[in-house]
Amino acid sequence: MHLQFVTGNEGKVREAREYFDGIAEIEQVTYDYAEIQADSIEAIARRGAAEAYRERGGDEPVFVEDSGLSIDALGGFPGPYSAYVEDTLGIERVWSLAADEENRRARFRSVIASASGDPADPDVETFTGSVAGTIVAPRGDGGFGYDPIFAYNGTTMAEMEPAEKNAISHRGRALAAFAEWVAEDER
Ligand code: ITT
Repeated sequence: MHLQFVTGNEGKVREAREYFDGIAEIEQVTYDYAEIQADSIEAIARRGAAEAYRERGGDEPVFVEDSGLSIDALGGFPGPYSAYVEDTLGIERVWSLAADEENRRARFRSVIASASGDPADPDVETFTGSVAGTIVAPRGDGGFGYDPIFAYNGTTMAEMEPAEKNAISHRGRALAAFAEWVAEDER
């Protein structure tokens, strides 16, 4: 089986390949779909998948993944703006914002949106996953993005092996739901 993953983020692709190892081949497609400004990553992913599918001609299904980190004490910041905040402030500055707070709880969310069918009016399915953890001072050099400042049971995601991260992460959970749907569809 062959799946097209529309993303510019190599870290996401590595994790999807690790997850689908032996199940499906993941091809990275770097079409830069417009990310609408919205409060929900689900809305961003749905629109992105439909647009990317149309632009690619609608021959083969495509999927996108939108994710973000929400820090409880900061009203859910950076949430849908996680990529922008990573690029502008950087994760050290995000850590220092959280360091001032007593409550350091945070959550990663992931939404996968898969588009297929009629390109003029695509069928879009979404699959979600989330993981709760704590914001800590940066540790570890694996993973990507906010992984060094996000700890799960005392270990940062940057200190985990890829398979270990996939077993508990927001993206791993969304990929699991997506893989189950793909397998059902194949039958
Ligand atoms: P695409 O939109 O091209 O897929 P992107 O990196 O812009 O790639 P998003 O818009 O979904 O992706 O933004 C996600 C942000 O959340 C970005 O800053 C990531 O580094 C961060 N992020 C997502 N999943 C993460 C994970 O598993 N570990 C650490 N940071 C993560």
